[in-house]
Amino acid sequence: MQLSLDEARKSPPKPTNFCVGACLVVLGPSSTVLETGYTQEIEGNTHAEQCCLVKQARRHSCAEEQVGEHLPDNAVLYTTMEPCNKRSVGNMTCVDRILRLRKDGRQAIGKVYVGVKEPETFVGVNEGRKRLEDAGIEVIHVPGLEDEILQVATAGHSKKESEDKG
Ligand code: HJL
Ligand code: ZN
Repeated sequence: MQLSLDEARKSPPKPTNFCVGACLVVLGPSSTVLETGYTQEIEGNTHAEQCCLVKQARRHSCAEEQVGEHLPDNAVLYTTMEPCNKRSVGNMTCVDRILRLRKDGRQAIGKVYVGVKEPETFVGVNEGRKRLEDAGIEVIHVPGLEDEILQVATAGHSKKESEDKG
């Protein structure tokens, strides 16, 4: 999660989204970071989780939706903020991007570790966690970095908004 937060700090602050960081990790005796991503790392209106998956797809020369087939069995996603379940028109949500990744008939990403739930600033209550859990994906809150994560996430918001920690 610390590495995801370091990624989030690279995101250009904007008033209209959150600066988020994410990592794709293989859990094991010696865990490996497969990919990192942050909000707007890839040109356009891109999210941190999306950037992780698109970068991983580029590495495997496959489409983003095929990334699951290339992931090892114990691949998990760390993200400073709960994956989004509502986006501006024309953008697929990160929940849908995660849900469509399959490997051997199962969800390719089995666990999502989140630093904070999404503040209600833009979309009200985010049902992302519930949708992931309903599909059998474990969503685990990693405590301890909430204040820093929210500070980084809302760096581009007006003072009033950044004080609203949702
Ligand atoms: C997560 C991100 C990111 C958000 N959430 N988990 N990762 N930017 O990289 C969620 C927020 C949306 C706004 C605007 N942010 O980004 O709800 O324009 O950024 O689709 O609702 O939506 P767009
Ligand atoms: Zn998203």
